[in-house]
Amino acid sequence: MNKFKYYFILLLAGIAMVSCNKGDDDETVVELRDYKEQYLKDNDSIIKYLKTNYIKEVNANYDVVIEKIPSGGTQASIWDQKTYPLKIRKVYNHDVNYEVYYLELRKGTGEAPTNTDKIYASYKGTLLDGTVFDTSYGYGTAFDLFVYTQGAVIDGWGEIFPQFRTGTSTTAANGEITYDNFGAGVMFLPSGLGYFASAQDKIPAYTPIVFSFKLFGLLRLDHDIRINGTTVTADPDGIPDYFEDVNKADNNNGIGYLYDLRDKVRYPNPPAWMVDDTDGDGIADFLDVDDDGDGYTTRFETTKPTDAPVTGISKYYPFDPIPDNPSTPNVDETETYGIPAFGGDYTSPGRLRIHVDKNHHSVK
Ligand SMILES: [Ca+2]
Ligand SMILES: [Ca+2]
Ligand SMILES: [Ca+2]
Ligand SMILES: [Ca+2]
Repeated sequence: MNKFKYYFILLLAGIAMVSCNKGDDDETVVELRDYKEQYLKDNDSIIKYLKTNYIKEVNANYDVVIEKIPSGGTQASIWDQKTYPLKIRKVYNHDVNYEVYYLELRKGTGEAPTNTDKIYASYKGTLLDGTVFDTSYGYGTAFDLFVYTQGAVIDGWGEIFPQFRTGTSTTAANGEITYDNFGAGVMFLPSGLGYFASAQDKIPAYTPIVFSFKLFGLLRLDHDIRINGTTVTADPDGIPDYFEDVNKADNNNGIGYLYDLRDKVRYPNPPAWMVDDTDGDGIADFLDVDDDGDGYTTRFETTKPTDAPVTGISKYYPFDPIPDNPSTPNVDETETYGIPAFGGDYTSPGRLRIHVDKNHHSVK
């Protein structure tokens, strides 16, 4: 009991300090708890929430209203209802094996982002008691999912958004864009995949959070880096991240996900499905300027030979064909050839990839 009291006083002192500091910074760290222990608590709270709340409404625009089942109410809980699939994604982070619940209101008909792409999405965030802590009021905003990017979103977003797809869009004469058929869902995140110890404006430390969201659009990114001693510089190789997701066929959990496993704090003992590393040097393909470790960079391997029978605007083979631009009638931008296959005829767009084929390491 004494121990508990002491702990409580410490916590109070911490909170007092936090209050004084408000305004100095967005984030304040109270006290570091164990990720695994916190996850067990959060998971209990989330499951209780799913069993005591129900989906009151999903309107035509895929706005969702979730409310607590009133006492004596007969509404089917989120857990029990069958209208929308309640799914689980397995996530490994900070040495915790998470099972993250999310509702699929609509999958979407377009493309799925990877957890390293940029997305255009709307969202509403609530606590388990229903308090809204933030919302974009249905409007889209751009977000970087890659957790190491300055200003990136929380880890949970990068884990759940790739399970959804963008939709279609039409642009009116006045420039207004209308989105339809987009992916829409709700994710129920344990604090370890949210803000954990960092209390936010309306989110106390160690609080599970709920986001409803719509995925309107995405931007493919290309993240390769050059490592020189302790200096790391961006050096994109022209192959977007989603084409460097090489474990596609092996395990469903790894499709659409790329991880920087040099980060031993987040990923001390990563399972095999998280690895996308052709040459096994510890640097994932999407970060590796020489994926196959043959000593020739992908940039070199995809450079067009000067005598190649190609036209176009780029010094490098495009991953997919580039069409002629009708607004420039005097220039032929057409690049029909993708990155050539080893021994290939340069006419198969983009498929076999010399950058992961260590037997092919020179431009012919
Ligand atoms: Ca790349
Ligand atoms: Ca992967
Ligand atoms: Ca590598
Ligand atoms: Ca290479």
